[in-house]
Amino acid sequence: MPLEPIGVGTTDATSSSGGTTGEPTTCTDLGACFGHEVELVVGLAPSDLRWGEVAGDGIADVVVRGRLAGAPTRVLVGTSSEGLSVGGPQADGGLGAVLVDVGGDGRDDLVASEGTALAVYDGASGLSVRVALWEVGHGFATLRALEPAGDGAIRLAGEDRELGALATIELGGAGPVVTAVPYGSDPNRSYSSNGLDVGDVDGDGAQDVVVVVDAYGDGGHLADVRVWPPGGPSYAATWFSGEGHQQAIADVDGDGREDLLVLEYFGRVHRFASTGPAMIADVDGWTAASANAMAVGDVDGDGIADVVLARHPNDADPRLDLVTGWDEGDPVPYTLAVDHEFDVVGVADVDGDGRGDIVGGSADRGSISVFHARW
Ligand SMILES: [Ca+2]
Ligand SMILES: [Ca+2]
Ligand SMILES: [Ca+2]
Ligand SMILES: [Ca+2]
Repeated sequence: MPLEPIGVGTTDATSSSGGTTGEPTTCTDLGACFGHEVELVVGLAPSDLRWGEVAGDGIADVVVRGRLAGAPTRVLVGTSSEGLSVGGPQADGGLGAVLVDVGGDGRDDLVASEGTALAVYDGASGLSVRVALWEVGHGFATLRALEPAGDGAIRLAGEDRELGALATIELGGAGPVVTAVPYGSDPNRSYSSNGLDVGDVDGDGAQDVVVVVDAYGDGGHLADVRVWPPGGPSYAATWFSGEGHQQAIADVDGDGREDLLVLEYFGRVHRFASTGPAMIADVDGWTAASANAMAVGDVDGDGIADVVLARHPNDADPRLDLVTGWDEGDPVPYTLAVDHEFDVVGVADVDGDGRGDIVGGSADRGSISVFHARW
């Protein structure tokens, strides 16, 4: 299916925030709907974008993890709307960080992996006060919050890349309890991963953890998409045997079960979905030549998650693609030309108007750009 080049050269940092009259119910014209770009220099090379509520205003705040040239990595939090201001701690941004309300005051706190310790920064202090530092013996490359179980405990899932293990972390009054499950036990292989997501892939109402597990050694590189239902043994499907990908979870076809999207760099978006009890398979996908970053979220406003891809077919032609309509059959792409390429992208309502905004991070420019939904 050919791309539809829409809105070439429409990035406009000076347009007003006023919406159009007669608002549509959906917006796929990216040039018209997302032409309002605000770029914020963050002083590091963004490698990951996450969201939470720190400022207490009900509007999503952005966590940017990334690296500084010649200096330690760090985490930055940009709070609120167009005037994104950079604050927060200088934690180890090369490791995992997650925003979750540890203190129960309605404001998210930052839990960050620092070396082999877990640190907690208090949201009510604007993340300026570190209230805990627990040695846990693991460095987590990714951290995700798990749904509360109703017992008041905060549970996280983490990826220990050095060990090649999935960890669950329970934060209680006596400190964290970490349970690590190695990805494999073949002594002739080493196991790794480069992402972890949580979602209900089988639609049973219970959150599952999904990791793409890489295994190196005899016979070359093997990889599988592996699902851990709560408390149960994992199950898996073989994935593309090449290396390098990004992953994300959302229900893009609207069937009530979360899908795992795996972006094979410069090749294809693979959609893995549950195909039966304890079964997952690569069910379909979309060819995404030159795509190097992916995010999911409802961008066009129809209530169903869409896929956003950052692509650069050539250096002079960077773009964002919105891939939508998976629920109606073949996905349909829409394109927005942008003035620079992005290494990471995300979707979150960072201005609180109820519409998902697109956020991109550029390592070269040391900046993040917010494409505010305006429709
Ligand atoms: Ca489930
Ligand atoms: Ca689905
Ligand atoms: Ca949508
Ligand atoms: Ca918004």
